[in-house]
Amino acid sequence: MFTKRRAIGLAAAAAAAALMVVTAWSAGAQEPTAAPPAPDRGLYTLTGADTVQTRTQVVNSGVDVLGEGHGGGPMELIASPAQARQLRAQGYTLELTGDVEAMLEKRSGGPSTKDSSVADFPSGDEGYHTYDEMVAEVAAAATDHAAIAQQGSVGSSFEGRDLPFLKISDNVATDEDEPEVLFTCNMHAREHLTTEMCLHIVQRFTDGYGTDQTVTGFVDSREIFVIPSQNPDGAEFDISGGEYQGWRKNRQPNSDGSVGTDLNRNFSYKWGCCGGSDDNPSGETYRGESPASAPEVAAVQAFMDGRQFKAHIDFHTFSELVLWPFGHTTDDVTEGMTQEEYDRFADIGQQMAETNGYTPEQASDLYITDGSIDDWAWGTHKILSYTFEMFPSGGGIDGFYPPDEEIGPQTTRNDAAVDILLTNAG
Ligand code: 0X9
Ligand code: CA
Ligand code: CA
Ligand code: CA
Ligand code: ZN
Repeated sequence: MFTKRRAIGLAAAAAAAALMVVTAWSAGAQEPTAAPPAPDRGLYTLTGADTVQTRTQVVNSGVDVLGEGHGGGPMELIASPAQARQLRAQGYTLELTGDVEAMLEKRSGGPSTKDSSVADFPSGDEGYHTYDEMVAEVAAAATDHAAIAQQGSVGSSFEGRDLPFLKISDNVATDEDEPEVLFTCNMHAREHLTTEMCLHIVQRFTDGYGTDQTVTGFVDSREIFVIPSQNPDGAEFDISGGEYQGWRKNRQPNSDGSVGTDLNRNFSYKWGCCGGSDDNPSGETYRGESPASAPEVAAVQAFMDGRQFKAHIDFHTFSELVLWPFGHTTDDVTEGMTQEEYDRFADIGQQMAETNGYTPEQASDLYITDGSIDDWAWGTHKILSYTFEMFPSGGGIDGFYPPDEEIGPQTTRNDAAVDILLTNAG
C-alpha cells in the first residue's frame, strides 16, 4: 500500500514536471509559475468547519481527520490533492502544512535499516509491544498469577490473528456474581499507546494484588476483563516495512480494491444511521458493508453479548478527552437515554477527567459518529461505556507516535480514572 501510494505520487510528480517543462518551452522566455504538486498525502489545517454538521461532513468526506481538535478550532487532516480540491470547492479553507510520507519517514528515524518483512517498531520505540510481544505478555500474566488471572480468546481478526483477553478476579476460574468491567484498546491500528494502556492495567491488577490495597479490593470484588488489541492486523501493518504507516482501519479488503473498515463505525447499534460514517470503502471512516461485517467487531460484540458488563472504557488516541454516549446524535436525552442516565454519564465522566486532566464531553460535541462501540454498548446493553482519547492533546500525524518514554507516564495517568470506573460499576 505504502509502496504503491509512493509510486503513484512519484509518477504524478514526474508528469507534473514534464508538463511544466512543456509549458515553459511553449511560453518562450517566461518562467514556469506552477506550484509544486501537492503531496499524495498532505497534512492540512482546515478552517471554516465551525458546527457539528460541517465538522461531521469533513470527517466523513474520505479524508483522515487527526485527533478531534478542541472547541471548534481548526481541524488537522490528511488529504489527497483531489480531496483538498473538493473541500475547497465546498467553501473550506485548507492550508498545506506538510507531506505525511516525509513526516512518517522522519519520525521512524529516516529510511529504515530494519528487515522490512518483520513487523517491529522503529529503533528507539522498542518499548511498545508488537502483536507477538502483547500475546506473550498476556500469557505470562496468566501463568505468573494463575489464581487471579485467566486468559481467553475473543475470536480472530480478518487475517486470522487471535484476539486474546485476560480476566482478572479472585476465584478467577469461577463466574462469580461480581460486577464485570471491560477495558478495550487498539481499535484503530496506529493508536499503539492504547495497547500499552491495556497492558498497564493487566500489570497493575496482577502484580499489585496482595500488596496494593486498592488493587486487591477491586480484584476481590470485580471481574476485570482486558482486550489489549481489537485490531492486530492493522497494528502490525502500521509498523511493517520498518516505518510507521499512519494506518487507521482494519485490513479487510473492500469490493472497490481499497482496504479496511473503520471498526469504530461498524458496530450494530444504529449502524450508518446519522451521517456519522462514510459509505465509500476508500474513506477513512468507512462503516463496512453491513453491521458487524468486520470479524473483529463481530467477535467483540459476541464476547460482550455473552457477559454482563456493567462498565467499559475503550481507549483511543489522541486529544486527551473523556467521551460518553451518544455519538450518533447531539441530543443529550433521546430514545435509550433519559436525563437521569445522561447526568450519570456526565457526572462520572467529569470525575474521571478531573483525575487525568482530559476534557470531558459528550461524544457528539465535536462531530457525529454512528456505529461506534460506546453507543452500541450503552444502546444495546446499558453498559456504562466511555471512550478515552489519550495523550497527546494535539500534534498532527506524530500525535499517534509518542516516544516510548511516554508509555509509563501516560498510562499511569489514567490509574485514578480506571479506579473511578471500577467503583461505579458496583
Ligand atoms: O473517530 C473516532 O472513532 C474516535 N476518534 S479517533 O481519533 N481515535 O479515531 C472518536 C469517536 C467519538 N465518538 C464516539 N465515541 N462515539
Ligand atoms: Ca525511546
Ligand atoms: Ca471473583
Ligand atoms: Ca460474573
Ligand atoms: Zn481511535
